[in-house]
Amino acid sequence: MFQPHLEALPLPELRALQLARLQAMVARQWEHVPAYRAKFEAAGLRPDDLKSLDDLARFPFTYKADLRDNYPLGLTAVPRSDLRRIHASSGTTGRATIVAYDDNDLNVFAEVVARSLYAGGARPGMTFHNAYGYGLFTGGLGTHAGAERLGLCTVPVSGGGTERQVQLILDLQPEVIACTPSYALVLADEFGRRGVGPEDISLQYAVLGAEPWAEKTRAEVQVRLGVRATNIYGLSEMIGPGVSNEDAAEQRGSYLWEDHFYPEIVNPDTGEVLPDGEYGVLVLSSISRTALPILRYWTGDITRLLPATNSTGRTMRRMDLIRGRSDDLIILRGVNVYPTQLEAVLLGMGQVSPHYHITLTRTGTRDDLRLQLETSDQGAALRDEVARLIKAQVGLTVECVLCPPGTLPRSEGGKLKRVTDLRGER
Ligand code: DLL
Repeated sequence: MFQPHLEALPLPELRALQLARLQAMVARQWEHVPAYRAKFEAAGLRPDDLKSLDDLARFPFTYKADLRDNYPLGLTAVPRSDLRRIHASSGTTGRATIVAYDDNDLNVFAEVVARSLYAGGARPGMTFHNAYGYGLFTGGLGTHAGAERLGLCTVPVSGGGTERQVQLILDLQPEVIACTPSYALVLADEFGRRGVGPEDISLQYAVLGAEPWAEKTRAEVQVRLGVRATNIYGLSEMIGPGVSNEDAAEQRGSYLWEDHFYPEIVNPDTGEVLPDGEYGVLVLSSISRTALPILRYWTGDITRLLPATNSTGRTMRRMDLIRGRSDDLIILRGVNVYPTQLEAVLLGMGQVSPHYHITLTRTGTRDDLRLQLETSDQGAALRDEVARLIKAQVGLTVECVLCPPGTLPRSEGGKLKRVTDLRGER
């Protein structure tokens, strides 16, 4: 539900609430989490050094490595018997990181997801097809609880089984779907194969996230499924999905639920806090969590904060679409490029499908990027045109390989791995 007393809180009140919650959180960490106390002591800081929001910049970041070093539950701030749920992050390398929730945290989780779905167009009484994976991944169960909080009739279909998903959508006629953007396109393909056009698909709103995507993908999903698509962002370390969501009518940046997650944008090299509007790494603090309070979490996600001026009356800041992760930034022969930039070129060409895969190789000292993409036109002219446009728009020389439709890896509902890096250690 849109809650003006929270989402449209006058800014001075919002800032005061954030400071009070941050101070209480740092005090809890000092008291109950030895690893945080050690970090603060090493920086010569005590909880009462946090007197203003500006003081936060003096406090240390938390990295994924901190969660790994304290695996599985070393950063929790409440007794084990208070925990009610465990999830794990879906990292592709190393040991999974475990995150934990108590009753308060599950309540916050349901609330921020309910707010997100509402912003994305869902209204009580609608039917909701939830195709995020259920299990240790936060996507399925987290979205589920928020949908029930909002009053949606929730179909917990989870990921995979595309034919069955399409059949269920045709049978149950949901108005709202949540899944990854790449999976929305897989579903669109299956509708297309069955000859079902957008006007015959009941869906009106798609709440898409868990992986980076570009505006062109939004346009494609909207046309092919006949929906308004919004961006939902989140990460296990903060809570899961529902840290922010776009407004369906506005579609310009995801509202960060700032009463629960305090955002900063920092310079990826120096850690210095940057002004709103500048791109950098998103750093978040989970200021109302009790079981797992995380201070200044280095998300690795590159975005910028947009000013509060907007068309919805909310006072909270928005974040732009994620440009990429600071760690999947491809640096090839000195050129920095995110996979989404290549995706934007492909989708801009119209005749190329959005299924692509990037492989990075090294021969001697030379790095190369091979871009495989699906198209029914297997002609050299198209291949050369893709390479030319990428050179012109992104500044990279790439080897383009055209593949027949349906041959590249598809999302099974989870995150799609777009890049294979075969260059080995640097
Ligand atoms: O992906 C939580 C989630 C579930 C978000 C469902 C949205 C929908 P993790 O598995 O911990 O949590 O992965 C978090 O995924 O740091 C980003 O790099 C990426 N990510 C999540 N949402 C978006 C998005 C979930 N909307 C990591 N755009 C984050 C771009 C996203 N990247």
